Amino acid sequence: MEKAIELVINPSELGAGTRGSALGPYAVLYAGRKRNSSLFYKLSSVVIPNNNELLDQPINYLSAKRINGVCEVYDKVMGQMKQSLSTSSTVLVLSGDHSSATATIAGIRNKYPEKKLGVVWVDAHADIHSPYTTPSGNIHGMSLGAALGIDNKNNQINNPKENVIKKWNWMKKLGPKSTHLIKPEDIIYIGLRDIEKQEETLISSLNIKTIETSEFQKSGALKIAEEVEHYFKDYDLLYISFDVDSMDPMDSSFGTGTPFKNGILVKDAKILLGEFAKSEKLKCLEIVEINPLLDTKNKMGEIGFSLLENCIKNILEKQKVPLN
Ligand SMILES: [Mn+2]
Repeated sequence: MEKAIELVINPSELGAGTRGSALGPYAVLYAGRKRNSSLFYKLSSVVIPNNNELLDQPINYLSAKRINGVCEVYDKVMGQMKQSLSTSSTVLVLSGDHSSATATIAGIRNKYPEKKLGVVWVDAHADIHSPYTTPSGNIHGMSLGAALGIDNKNNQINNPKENVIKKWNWMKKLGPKSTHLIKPEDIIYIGLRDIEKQEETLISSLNIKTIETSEFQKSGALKIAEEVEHYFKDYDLLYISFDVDSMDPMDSSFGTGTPFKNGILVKDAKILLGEFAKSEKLKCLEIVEINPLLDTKNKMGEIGFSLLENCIKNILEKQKVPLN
C-alpha cells in the first residue's frame, strides 16, 4: 500500500555561498528530539548522500561554483524523488541549499510527465539567475532559471567557461524528453524582496505572478492561500518550495545564509504552508536554507520543525490515514 508521506533529507550545500545549510535538515530533526517528539520515528525517511567534501577543493568556476558536484547531486535527488513518489502520495523534502529545487521539480515532472505542475516559490529571492547573470556564482540563485531554461543573456555580466555552459545546458533540460521543466506561468512567487537588477528585468518581462509580503498584512495568509489555489485551479499537482529566508529574520531568526528584512511572519508562514498541506494537489513540499551555524539556540530549526509538524498533521487528516 502507498504510504501517506515520505521524508527525503538532502543535506547538500554545494549551491550556497555560506557554509552550514547542510546541517539544516538535522537542525529540524534535533528540534523534534528536544521536544521528545516521535514524529521522525513514525515517519518513513531517507537520506540522500551528499558531495559536500567538494567544498574542501578550490573553486574552479566563478560563474557557477561547484557546478560539477551540483549536477551529481541533481542526479541523486531525481533518482530518489522518482522512487519516493512511487511509494508515497506526498513527499516532504528537507534540503540544505535551494539549488536542490531544480532536481526536486525534475523528479516530479518526470514521474508525472502528462500532469500540469504548479510551483509556489516562497522566498526573499527570485533564484532566476544563470551563469551569465549571477553576481555571486552560487547555484542556489539559479534554481528557477535552470527550471525555466533561461539564460537571460540580455542582462549578461559573466562569460562562463565551456564546461559551465555544458553543465548548465544539461541543468536546463531535465524535463521529460529533455525539455525545460516549467514555464513562467507555472510559477507564483511569494515574499520576494531581495532581487538583483538582472532578475527584476527578467521577472517583469516574463510576467511571473508575484505576491508581496505586504499582502499578508492587507488580506491575510488564508486569503493568499486561496488566491494560489485559484491561480492553479486548472493544474493537477503542486510543489511548494519554502526558503526560510522568506520569513522576517526579526520574527523568525537569522539562522539562514541570506536573511532579509520585512519578510513573512512565522504565524503567517504556518497558516500558508498548513493550507497548502490540505490541498489534494500537493505532491511535494520542500524546506530549505536553515543554517544552524548562523543561529542562536537552533531557533530556525525549531521553527522549521513546527512548520513541518503542522503540515504533516494536515496531510494525514486529509488522507485519513495514520503515519504507520
Ligand atoms: Mn532565498
